[in-house]
Amino acid sequence: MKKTALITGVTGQDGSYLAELLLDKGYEVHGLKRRASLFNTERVEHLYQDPHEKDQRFILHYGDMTDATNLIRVVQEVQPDEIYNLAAQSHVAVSFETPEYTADTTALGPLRLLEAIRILGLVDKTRFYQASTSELFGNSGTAVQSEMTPFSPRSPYAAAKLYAYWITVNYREAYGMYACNGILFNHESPRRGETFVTRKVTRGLARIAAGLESSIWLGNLDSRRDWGHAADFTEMMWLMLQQERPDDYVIATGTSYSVRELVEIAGASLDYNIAWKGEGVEEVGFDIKTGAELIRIDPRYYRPTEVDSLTGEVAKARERLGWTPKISFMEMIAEMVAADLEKAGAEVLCRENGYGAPSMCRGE
Ligand code: NDP
Ligand code: GDR
Repeated sequence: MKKTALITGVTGQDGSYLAELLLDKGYEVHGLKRRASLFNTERVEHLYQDPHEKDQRFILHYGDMTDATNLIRVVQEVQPDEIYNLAAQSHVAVSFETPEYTADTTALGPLRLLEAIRILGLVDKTRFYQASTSELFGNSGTAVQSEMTPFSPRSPYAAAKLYAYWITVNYREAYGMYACNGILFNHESPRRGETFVTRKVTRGLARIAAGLESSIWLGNLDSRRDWGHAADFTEMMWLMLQQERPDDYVIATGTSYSVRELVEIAGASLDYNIAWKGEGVEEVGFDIKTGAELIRIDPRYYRPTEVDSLTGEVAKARERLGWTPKISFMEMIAEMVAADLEKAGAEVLCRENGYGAPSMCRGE
């Protein structure tokens, strides 16, 4: 029998990869999209089906994680076998600017979905995946973090995700719901939002190489992250909901890099040989060959409280889910740089031919 899934956050990076995966597996996929004044479905445009076609398998519903009545109605209409709750105000730095909205969407949003399952009597039918995060660990004081590492959130985002984590565990224990937390470490792709650091670096360097910009402004170069590929990680979300019993799993690659190393690696794939001079806010990343100053520091990008270093310990997922990431960090960064170089090239072509307006030519 065909399974039905509901993905909140389907228009985001992970939502788009997960929708592709589930459609490939024969699912009927429903997604929640927000009303926006401009099109916001670019990442799933290739999956769009004309609503007049018969046998729709990819269906979008208007909704918002802050609107409980809407969520109940959508869950009632869809009657999903699986809900993947990926929607969130997902930017850590932005959560310091919008803490209450972040709590509403990122903490109370999952509660509203869990309640929808309960109110509608779907506890025995609907399996629930919560997009938890390595940000829960904060500065844990341990070299690696596993399911056993205590949580210590360091941002409004992480504090909201902490509530979401525990309310998911609570609904599993209190009502016997099949509900899982995927504690995912950072994962990236060419579809990553432009203001997360990997994409900011690959896009910025590609635009410098294309002659569109001269430098990038960054914050803390010393923080370390365990960066995997979104396509690999979304497969784990699905696997978590296919087990005999619900559980919580860390998903990571097990290797971390600093932001500084990320810049050097992305630079190398564009033939830049980036070295560093100066200290603190005066530090500059320059190309050894040309002397061009490509990276500068803007303290606006420092966070009031930083998570210094995250590296995942994935023994449990490896053993129980057969976890093996397929795409390495180097391959992923090369893929992201190539995609951003292509977009920058398209923009150059547009500008050269008199179509200079960024909205027409950004190629995004
Ligand atoms: P994105 O920021 O790319 O996508 C977030 C999605 O949530 C978008 O579809 C966005 O809609 C939607 N959204 C935001 N606010 C609301 C709201 N109020 N109501 C409905 N939808 C909303 O995130 P990712 O794809 O990278 O991440 C997916 C999930 O996984 C998030 O919950 C994130 O916190 C979590 N996570 C991500 C990790 C990562 O490294 N990528 C690691 C660990 C956890 P719109 O397109 O309209 O903005
Ligand atoms: P993160 O990702 O906060 O780990 O959250 P992000 O890419 O924003 O930051 C990673 C690290 O890079 C440092 N940094 C900068 N970050 C940004 N965005 N912009 C900069 O200019 C910059 N310079 C340095 C940051 O300080 C940080 O240490 C992501 C999100 O996807 C979350 O939703 C998810 O839960 C976690 O990953 C796991």
